[in-house]
Amino acid sequence: MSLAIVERPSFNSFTFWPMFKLYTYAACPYCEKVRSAFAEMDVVYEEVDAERGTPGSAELVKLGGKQQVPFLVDGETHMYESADIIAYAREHFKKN
Ligand SMILES: N[C@@H](CCC(=O)N[C@@H](CS)C(=O)NCC(=O)O)C(=O)O
Repeated sequence: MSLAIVERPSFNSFTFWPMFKLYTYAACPYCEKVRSAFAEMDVVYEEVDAERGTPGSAELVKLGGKQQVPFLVDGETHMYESADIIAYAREHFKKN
């Protein structure tokens, strides 16, 4: 796992666990767009499989209200829409 120097650490310093959670389907072009952007920015994140019928799917609908991916959770911030998720990450993970 690669680490980047960022404005805000991508790990919770108490648990050393990535703070971004990204709900996805394996074969989802919008999810792939977010994965690529996150890789380019060296964002460390936890990916949750939210394919229909999975526990991740139930979690996704509970948190966001609808079965749509990609879906980002960053603490209290919950977000659908790949473009918004990428813009949010760019804002919070600028490299020095
Ligand atoms: N405009 C959205 C489109 C997302 C989207 O259409 N995701 C599809 C999967 S690729 C989805 O979740 N569809 C609802 C479903 O599978 O029930 C974005 O850019 O994130």
